[in-house]
Amino acid sequence: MLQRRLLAFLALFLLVLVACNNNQTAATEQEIPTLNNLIPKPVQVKADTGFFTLNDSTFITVPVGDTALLQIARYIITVLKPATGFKLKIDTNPKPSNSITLALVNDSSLNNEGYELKVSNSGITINAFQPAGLFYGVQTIRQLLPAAIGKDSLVITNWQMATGAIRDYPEYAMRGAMLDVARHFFDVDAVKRYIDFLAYYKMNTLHLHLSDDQGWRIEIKKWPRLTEYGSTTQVGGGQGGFYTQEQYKDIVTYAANRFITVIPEIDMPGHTNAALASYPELNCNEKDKSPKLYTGIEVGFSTLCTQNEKVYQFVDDVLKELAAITPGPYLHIGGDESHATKKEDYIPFMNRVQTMVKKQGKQVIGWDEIANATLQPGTLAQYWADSANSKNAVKKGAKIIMSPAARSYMDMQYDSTSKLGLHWAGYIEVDKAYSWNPATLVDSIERNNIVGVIAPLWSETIVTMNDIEYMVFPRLPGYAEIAWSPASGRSWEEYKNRLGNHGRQMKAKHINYYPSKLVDWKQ
Ligand code: TNX
Repeated sequence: MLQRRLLAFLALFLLVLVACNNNQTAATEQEIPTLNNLIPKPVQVKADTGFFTLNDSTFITVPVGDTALLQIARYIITVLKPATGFKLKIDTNPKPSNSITLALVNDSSLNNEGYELKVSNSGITINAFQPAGLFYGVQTIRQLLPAAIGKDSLVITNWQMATGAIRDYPEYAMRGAMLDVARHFFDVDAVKRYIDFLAYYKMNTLHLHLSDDQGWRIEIKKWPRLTEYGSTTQVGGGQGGFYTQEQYKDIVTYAANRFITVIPEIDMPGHTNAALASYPELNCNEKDKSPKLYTGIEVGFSTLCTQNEKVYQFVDDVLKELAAITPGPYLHIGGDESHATKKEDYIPFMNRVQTMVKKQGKQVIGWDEIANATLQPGTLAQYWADSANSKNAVKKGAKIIMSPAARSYMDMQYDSTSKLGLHWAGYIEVDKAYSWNPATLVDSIERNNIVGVIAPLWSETIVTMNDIEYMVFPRLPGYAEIAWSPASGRSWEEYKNRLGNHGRQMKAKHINYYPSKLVDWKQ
């Protein structure tokens, strides 16, 4: 009996030894980021000379009974745990020292997303007018800790932060990225990783391109063949895939917990081959014939039959189901590159579909071609290629989302040696991606016409998460800064140093970024 126990004890001891060896890096000295190295660059920074050290006894304090703040406190614990191993505790009593204090303050000049962060030798406070601001203050803390905080396994080090004060709020209300899950399908975990990237750079919008010629990616219960058949392939002929409504809701909730709104896009009347292949009655063809599923990368050849009442029933059903699982205010109806739709058919179609979106209590977003239609009050036009369309949209009272292909398409190649991506809108090196101002890019589209910036990643050539990372990084941090930080304080010459230092953060998170030669990367 005793022998057995001794053996069990020995086995356990050995196991612990092995585990320690595997997981723990030896104690290392880590570079402590300064307050002047943040991306996006804060509005106001006062750096100080001291240090705060985070440790296992640091408390997070929140006011009694505030569930939103409690959730942010829990989020802090989740993001700091893997690298530090700390099991930080939450308390509702203020602490004299060694705490991260979250509080809402009655300072509306911070706007709904701004925050004030103070780091002193004895602790951290984040104040905000709304919870979103506290969340962004937390992102700032993550960047102020040594880069190793981004690792997913234990690192033994001094978790020090430089002291100082930051007052910060965004320039634009909408800041985000698009992911095309139609040309190639990406599973829920990939989308969540993408969401985490956005959150880290204080972005608040995920635009999901859910349908295109090559695949239909969202379950619609009334029209089951859209996914049973229409989702079963992708560019190049792979197996494709789709999100069940439960999975989509899971994505939406994951995003919402990170203060990110999901904008679902169903592209129509063009870019609809997958739907047309699934349901013959959506086609104009006399005998209601469906085309085959499509796995190429041409655009502009498909159209819903705009003369056919069945099509409107279909669109209404789709928008209704989508609205029911989308808490955000927008439904995106595409409208781009409908070259196979006659203009006299396109306009009444887009007009009617807009009223269907309104009926669901949602605001319409369309690509810039939507300016050809009558625009409902509150409609947003997404500028991607045609400045005449976008100006027209402004004249019709719409606000603009800036997604200029030549600057913000993350599927554009960096240069002629890039293996992934396209280059129809030109090459977009990291400096070109960064060096533009949404408010001056297109004459007569001014600051007050613009709601924000969304950088799209189309996925004709993008197959894996590694591919996504290579195209998105390091351009995404720049788009986040363009949307968050005042243009007056931005320059490539200054930014490229911060981006170089940021190499450490990307490396710690195992991000497969493009190591542009224009930047001096710190490892
Ligand atoms: C244009 S941008 C498209 C997409 C393609 C993309 C490739 C837009 C509204 N339409 O269908 O995927 O170019 O860069």
